[in-house]
Order: sequence, then C-alpha cells, then structure tokens
Amino acid sequence: MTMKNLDQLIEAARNHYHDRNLVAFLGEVGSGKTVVSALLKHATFNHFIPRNRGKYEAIISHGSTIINRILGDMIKDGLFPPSTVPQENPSISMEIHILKGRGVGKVELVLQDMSGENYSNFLTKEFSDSEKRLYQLLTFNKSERESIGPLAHLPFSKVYVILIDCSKRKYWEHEQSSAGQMITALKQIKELAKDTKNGRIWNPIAIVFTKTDQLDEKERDLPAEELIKKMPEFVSSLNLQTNGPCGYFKMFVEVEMESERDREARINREEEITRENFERKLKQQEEEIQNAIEKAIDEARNKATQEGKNPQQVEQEVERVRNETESTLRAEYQPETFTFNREEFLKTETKLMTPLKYSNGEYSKFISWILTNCTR
Ligand SMILES: Nc1nc2c(ncn2[C@@H]2O[C@H](COP(=O)(O)OP(=O)(O)O)[C@@H](O)[C@H]2O)c(=O)[nH]1
Ligand SMILES: [Mg+2]
Repeated sequence: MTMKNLDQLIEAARNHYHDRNLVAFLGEVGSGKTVVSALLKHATFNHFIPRNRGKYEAIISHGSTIINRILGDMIKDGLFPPSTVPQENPSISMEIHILKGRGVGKVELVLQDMSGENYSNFLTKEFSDSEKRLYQLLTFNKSERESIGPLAHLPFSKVYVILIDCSKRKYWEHEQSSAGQMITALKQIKELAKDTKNGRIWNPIAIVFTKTDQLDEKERDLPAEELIKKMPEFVSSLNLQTNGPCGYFKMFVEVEMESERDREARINREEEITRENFERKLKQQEEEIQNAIEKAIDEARNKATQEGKNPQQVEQEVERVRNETESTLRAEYQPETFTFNREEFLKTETKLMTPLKYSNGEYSKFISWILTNCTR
C-alpha cells in the first residue's frame, strides 16, 4: 500500500458514494441488524407507504431473496434469522423514492452485514495504523474488476444508524462501550477520508435501541432519549466526536417465553440424546477394543505356530498377548463418566410470536426521520 494508492481508493469511494443519500447500519454481531432490516422492509411496504399514498415508492435493490426468506421465516414459522457466519457478508439494500415535495429523490438504506471478526477489525479494535485500516476497509471483499469493495460506502454515507442491544443492558455501564469505540473508529476513518467537519462527524446519527422487550420492567417504558443516559461513556463519545443531529428510537419484536413445562421437557429430551450418544460411543469403543484384541491374538497365534511351538506353548503365548493388549488398550481408552450440564440448557428459549408483532409505529417514525435527515 502506498499513500498514492490509498488516496486513489478514497477518491474512488468518494465518487461512487458521496452524492448518494446512503444510510449505513452499524451494530455488533447479534445486535439485531438482520431482524431490523427485515422489519424495516415489512414496515415500509405494509405501513409507511400505504399510509403516505402517492408520496413514496420503495424497492429492495439488493438482497431481496434473502430478506423475503427471512421475513417468511419470521411471519410464518416464528423463527429468528440464522446468525451471520464469518465468511458470509450478506448485503441488503432498500431504496425509498421520494416522489413529491421537498427532497424529491432517492434514499438508499444499506445493510452490509459483517461477521464478528470483520466488525472488530474495522470498527472496534484499536488500530495503530489507521491508514492501513482504511485501506483494508475500502478494498475488503472487492472483486478483480473493481477498485473498491462493498464496505467502501462507510466513510461516505450520509446518515449512520447505530444499533444498541438491550439484551446486553447489564454491560452498558461496565465494559468500555463498544458503541463508543465504534464512533471513535468511524471518526478516524472519516477523518482520513477527509469527510469530517471541524474534526467531527457531521452526519445525522440515529441511535436504535433493539430488543427493548428484554429490558426489565423499570426501564422498558423509558423513552429512548432517557435510555441513552444509561450509557454515559457512549454519550460523551458522541459529544466529543460528532456534531450532527441525533435521533433516538426503540425497536422490538414481541416474543413469547417458553413455558416452565416445555422447558423441562426440552432439557430432559436434550439429556436423553446426550446419554444415548454417550452410550453409543462407549459401545463403539468396546467394539474397537475387542477387534484390536482379536487381531493381535491372530497375529500372535500365526507367529507362534510358524516358529514351531507346540499347541500348549501357542495357547500360553496367545493368552499373554491377550492380557497385554487388553491392558494397554484399556489404559488408552480412559473410561469417561457421563456428564450433562443442565445449567447450559436452562437458558430460557424465546420464540417469535405468530402472527408477528413488532414496534411498527416506531419503524414508521424512524423511516420519516431518515428521509428528512438524508435530504435536508
Ligand atoms: N427478544 C428479542 N430478541 C431479539 C430481537 N431482535 C433480535 N433478537 C435476537 O437477537 C438475535 C440476533 O439478531 P440478528 O438480527 O440476527 O443480529 P445481527 O447479528 O446483528 O444481524 C436473534 O436471533 C434473536 O434471538 C427482539 O426484538 N427481541
Ligand atoms: Mg445478521
């Protein structure tokens, strides 16, 4: 990598993204990005557009097969989407076209899902060499034909959406907040790409609290503007590194908890399966031991016979080999005892409600906010 090289990449990314109204979604692995993107599609097509007839149009410009499958699983089967595996970086993008009034044009909501590894490389880890990081970010997963890859939209997006996972509420005050680190990393990236103003991120930022159903009763009904106060470190990070407008939102899917009886049955079933597997393994080991002994005995018998030993001597030799082989093998195959960690399976499973219930009003509010802030 040379500086000239990096400058060219930055220019390429700027030319490609700068004049588009891009909205980038950022959040740790498991924070709810995939669920939010699926529900965003649902809310846009089923609530937002029908309620604003004639004013907007929307299309899924990328990833419509994935998003429809995820939505189908959620609506029909009550299933959450599978989590993103390291090699996969599915990208989903939805365009909302503003047909009338101020801000006519289009807004692109881009969700470039990242695996945990990539996320920590690009947005959390302290990076001593920020130029190298930007270089890697711009060229990540790029094809032969292109100069920049799918993450190159990050420095030049218009609005950033940051997801905060409410199921991790108990860590908010302790650990250095990862949302704060993300803002710091983003500012460094934008600074190098020469897209900060007065040394700060100038872009509008939407803070989305996800899984708010997981908050305890005291906090569940707090407005998002109050919830953010529970993350003082993140707030000070925002104050230091950004100076654009901020919007706050709360999103959730209604889930039903497994009943006590269902959970008991699930754990018992799990224990039964574990025990069956254990017993199968023991049986298999025993067979292996017996086969190995048989083989050793055959060899010993053939050898002793060839050496011209009499039948009694042959039998003695066979017996010796049998005992020796058996004790060696038994020592090798340490007999294990059966263990089953009930604790591990005690965690309560949550299921999605069917028919799907979620905070669709908040989604509509969010979409309006995004459209206004993208076109201001
Ligand atoms: N209780 C609850 N759980 C949720 C909600 N949204 C997501 N989850 C859980 O969080 C997991 C991760 O969500 P996902 O969207 O895949 O996160 P991503 O890795 O950021 O894409 C899901 O599999 C669900 O178990 C929600 O609104 N309420
Ligand atoms: Mg995902």
